[in-house]
Amino acid sequence: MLRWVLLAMAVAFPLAAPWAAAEPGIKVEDPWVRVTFGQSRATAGYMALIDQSGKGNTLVGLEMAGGAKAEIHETVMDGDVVKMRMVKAFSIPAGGRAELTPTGGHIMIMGLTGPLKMGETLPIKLKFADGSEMMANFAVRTN
Ligand SMILES: [Cu+2]
Repeated sequence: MLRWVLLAMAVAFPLAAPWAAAEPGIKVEDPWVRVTFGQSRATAGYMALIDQSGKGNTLVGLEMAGGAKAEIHETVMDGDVVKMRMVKAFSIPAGGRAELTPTGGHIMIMGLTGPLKMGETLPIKLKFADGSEMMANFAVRTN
């Protein structure tokens, strides 16, 4: 009996996954990433997240195509040295907004397969703590 249940789950979940994710109730404002320089295959991205659900939400993951990696980073002072630290959960307050800006946190993008040029668009999937997810298209520009 248990075997049949497990088999049924194995069949159902891969089919359900692509469309089953709920909407996060979040609006993404002005998503952009900085152009890459020279041979660099890493850059930083920025955006504001606005809660429209009235419940708030928490960004817990970023996913990119082609094996590139994206993390949420904050900058912290360690004595006189500025360091970057990964943030595992980035909260958007109920009815409020949370921002990643050049003077605050950023999305760290690593392992790009090629340069990012002015005018291109970089899609990144945003994953939230409640299981919802959405795509955001980041405009590639200089500032
Ligand atoms: Cu970083």
